[in-house]
Amino acid sequence: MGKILIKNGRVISPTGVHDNDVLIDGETITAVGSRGYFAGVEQGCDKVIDANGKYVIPGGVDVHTHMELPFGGTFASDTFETGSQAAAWGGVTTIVDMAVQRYGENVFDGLAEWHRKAEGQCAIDYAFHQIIGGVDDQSLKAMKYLTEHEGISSFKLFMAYPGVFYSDDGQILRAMQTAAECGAMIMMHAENGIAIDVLVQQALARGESDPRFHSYTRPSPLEAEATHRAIVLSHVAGNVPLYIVHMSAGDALNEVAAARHHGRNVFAETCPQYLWLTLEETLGQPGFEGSKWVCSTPVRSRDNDPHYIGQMGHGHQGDLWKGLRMNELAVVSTDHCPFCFKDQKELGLGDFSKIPNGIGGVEHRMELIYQGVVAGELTLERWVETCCTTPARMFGMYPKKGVIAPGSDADVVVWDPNTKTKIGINDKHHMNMDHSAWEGWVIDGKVDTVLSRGSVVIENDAFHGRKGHGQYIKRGLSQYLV
Ligand code: DUC
Ligand code: ZN
Ligand code: ZN
Repeated sequence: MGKILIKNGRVISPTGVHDNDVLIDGETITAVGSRGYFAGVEQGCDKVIDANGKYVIPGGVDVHTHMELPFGGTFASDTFETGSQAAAWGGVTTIVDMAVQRYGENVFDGLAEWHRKAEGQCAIDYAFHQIIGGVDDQSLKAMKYLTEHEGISSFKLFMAYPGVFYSDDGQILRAMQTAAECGAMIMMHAENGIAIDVLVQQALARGESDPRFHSYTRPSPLEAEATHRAIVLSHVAGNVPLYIVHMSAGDALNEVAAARHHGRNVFAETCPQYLWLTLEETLGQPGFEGSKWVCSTPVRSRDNDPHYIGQMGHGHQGDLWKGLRMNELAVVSTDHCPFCFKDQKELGLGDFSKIPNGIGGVEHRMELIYQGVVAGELTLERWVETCCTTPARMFGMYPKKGVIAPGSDADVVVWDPNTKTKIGINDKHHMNMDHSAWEGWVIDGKVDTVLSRGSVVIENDAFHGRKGHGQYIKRGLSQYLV
């Protein structure tokens, strides 16, 4: 900490790329000036970072993680300590994790447990959404309290996982009405879980037990139908802000695009796995290998999805990249939910429906979406907008987070576009899991230096952060509404 000058870099914001220098004092950015503007104060600085030839971007904001999520008889394998460190290695300086209320539990107990897990553990700042797994009078009251007093202004509901997290349409409507009253956002896991469960039982009865059947039994029309239904319910509830999480399918995206065309407060995120991975290359691998990529919504087929022919012939992935360009998808998150292959994914040997759902990715989102810039899918500005700025605005953390501007937290990443990153368990890999969904990928660019509130967390390929540096952020209401 102290006074830091970042000079000679190219600062990227959603509105442009500028040759600017950045001055930091303590935990805060104090000034941004054209190149050389701070030469007079350089001597008095405690640290000078020469970012010549590099990009200077706001710290990444990953608004969808699941540290230690209880799922399928086990727990996501990253703690807040290991997961927040891995995030920092990936240029992320803020995570928003999903606190859990399961059916039958009290919301406040669930939230208290999440604070216990996270407090004093994080290397970077963190906030919470609240999963509401049981909509009733008590949890509805809690939603209001959390929004008004606890800095939790977004609530995730599930149209899937009957008997675990599932809410029926009536419960969803009631939760949406409550959110509309207090200005909160509803985040929706949009898959028709009732129909999916029938398809799963039918597949298992036919002896179809391999991991790839996880995707076949969750066809994209069931994501699109649930997305449509959530949009209709949010309309009936008074245009309550609705944010569809982990969107994987072009037909679901069409529903969001249509609602947005009508000026509705409907938003969506996608994740790197849906933009880059296909069923054929992942879940479809022989034997049980494919379990590494079991997540919900599922990784989808490249070109032979029997239910879907992509617009322009590009399949789901082409649609999702286009959606990111068009702001039909406003955010890229990870849905980071890691499980080890050994003993965790293996719980589903012989029955794909028992494989814990989730992919670990908090470390690689900034890298993988930058790869979209290199591939010509997105601009540099849009990379920063979808991974840093809009997530902060969407969930009430702007301009503290998500932007390089005077007064903002000094969460800054220096990004080296001139080198490559090799991802893999014996290469770049800091998440607490025994495999990588991106094993062997060599991609352009590299996280060079990471500052969290003015403290160096990553530099010279080493972790310099500290457990407990990360602070809990009380969020405000969404700043992204139409
Ligand atoms: N999807 C996952 O893949 N894991 C955790 C929960 C979810 O919705
Ligand atoms: Zn989900
Ligand atoms: Zn999730």
